[in-house]
Amino acid sequence: MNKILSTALIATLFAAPAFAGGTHGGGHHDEMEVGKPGDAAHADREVVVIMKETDDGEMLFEPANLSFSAGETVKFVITNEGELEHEFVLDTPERNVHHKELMAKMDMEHDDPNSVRLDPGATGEIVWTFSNAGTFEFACLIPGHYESGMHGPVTVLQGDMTFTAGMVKKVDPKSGKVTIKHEELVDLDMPAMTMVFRVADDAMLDQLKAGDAIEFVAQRIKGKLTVVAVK
Ligand SMILES: [Cu+2]
Repeated sequence: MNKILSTALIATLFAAPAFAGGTHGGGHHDEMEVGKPGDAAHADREVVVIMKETDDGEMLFEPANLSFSAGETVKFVITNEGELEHEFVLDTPERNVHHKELMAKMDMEHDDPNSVRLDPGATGEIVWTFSNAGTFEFACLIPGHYESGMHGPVTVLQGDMTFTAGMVKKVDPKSGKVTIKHEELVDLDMPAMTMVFRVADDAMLDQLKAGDAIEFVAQRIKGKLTVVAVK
């Protein structure tokens, strides 16, 4: 499974498609690396996303990171609770960077199935099927917003992942590690015990605190036990 995921990650890094071949320019390439528009009637789950600004000038998404299984269809219900216009775009980090640079040069408004732009107070929806495993990104590409904090990782795992129950014992943001007392980790062939894990993204640590009862997925990434998903 690790091998499959790594291959998918490498594919993500090297297969960044030419921008012109994407969903802009009037083409009908609905299938993107990050997936394709999904059918609301067959959504596997609904995820609520909030966009807002903070008093100290940050702009952010809640939650700060997302994880799904490959093949999952997700209905995103996105609300702009801020005082500025914001957008929610799903794509590869590489394409988001490129797109962001274009938006800095000209005023573009997206009307692609992988994005929604919302006025303050507005709520919108995207139904999306994550076809491929890999690391993707959700972001607001309005000039300055990405830099102010409006982006987060979307981790898409191979479909056979199993969530395991655990209790957070300690969170160490400095070393990027979390200690979890957990039930048997079936995928890793490991009995119930208390162990220290890395996290796939440091932002995951912000959502964990000692005493939390969680369900999580851990994988061996580059030989290190890493938490790749939490719910
Ligand atoms: Cu924004």
